[in-house]
Amino acid sequence: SPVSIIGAPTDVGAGDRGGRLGPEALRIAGLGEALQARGIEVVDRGNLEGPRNPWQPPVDGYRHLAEVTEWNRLAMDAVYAELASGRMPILLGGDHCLGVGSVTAAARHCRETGKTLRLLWLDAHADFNTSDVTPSGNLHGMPVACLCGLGPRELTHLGGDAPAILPSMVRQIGIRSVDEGEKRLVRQHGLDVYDMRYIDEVGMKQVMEEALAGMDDNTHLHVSFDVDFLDPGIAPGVGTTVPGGPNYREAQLVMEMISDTGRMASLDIMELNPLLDRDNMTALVAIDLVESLFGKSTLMRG
Ligand code: DIR
Ligand code: MN
Ligand code: MN
Ligand code: MN
Repeated sequence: SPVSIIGAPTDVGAGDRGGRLGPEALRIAGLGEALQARGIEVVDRGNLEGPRNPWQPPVDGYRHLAEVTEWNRLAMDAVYAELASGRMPILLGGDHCLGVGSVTAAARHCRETGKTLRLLWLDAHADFNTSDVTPSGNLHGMPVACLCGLGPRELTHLGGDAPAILPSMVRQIGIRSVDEGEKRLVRQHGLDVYDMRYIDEVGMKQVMEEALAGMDDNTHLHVSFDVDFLDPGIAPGVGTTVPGGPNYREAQLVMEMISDTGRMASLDIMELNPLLDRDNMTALVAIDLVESLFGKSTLMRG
């Protein structure tokens, strides 16, 4: 289906500033052109305009909750509008707090169209913190918890009812940094986590076969791609690098196997921080991967 690019230039949910420049860096790296070259109809909706980053310490366990809520409301409305008109939204962060709005929109679209949601969370982190256990207060470490109904009411109920999704819809890939209190929550809520140890043991092919199993023609696959999923050696341009992530080939295989399902219906590209990058290399790697996500392969045409 036709694609709509939406920029969400904010870092209100992150622990460092610069993520607000992510959408421009991805555009400069050639995201729109790469999709067009694949024969995909692309419209760039430009950037959402939300509150500035006040750069304040956390209050009651959350930093910038009001600003994060407003940005997520904007993101939710924009993503929902594209889905409702039959288009595939690509939301460019910005930090990963925006996953709340994006996935809430996908969940609403699924409810209204009778689709089944599957959420693939590509990340070094589980993003399952709450105000009680967060080491930072940064809301980019909490979106999956918020979506599952744990967190501030403003975010858990962003779409009206809570929870927006069930833990059983989630598959997390590439995880290698989970905070102490967060570990208990992840286990308690039964998230399906494919961590780096498991990827090392069975290989990325089997991991993706398991993570994508059980989908059918009625599945809406939402891919939320936190760029820190990737090994910092190939993707240094993120605020919270964690060593030991998927390498270039493993990441390509992830994207190719997602593409093969033909079920991806919405996508986030999150956490790119051009101020921490070198020569936009992380953005360029992200575009390479997006090309695979949209079907580019070595031998097959099209
Ligand atoms: C950490 C970092 N777990 C936190 N989270 C990040 O502050 O909650 N998520 N960077 O992507
Ligand atoms: Mn649809
Ligand atoms: Mn994340
Ligand atoms: Mn992350």
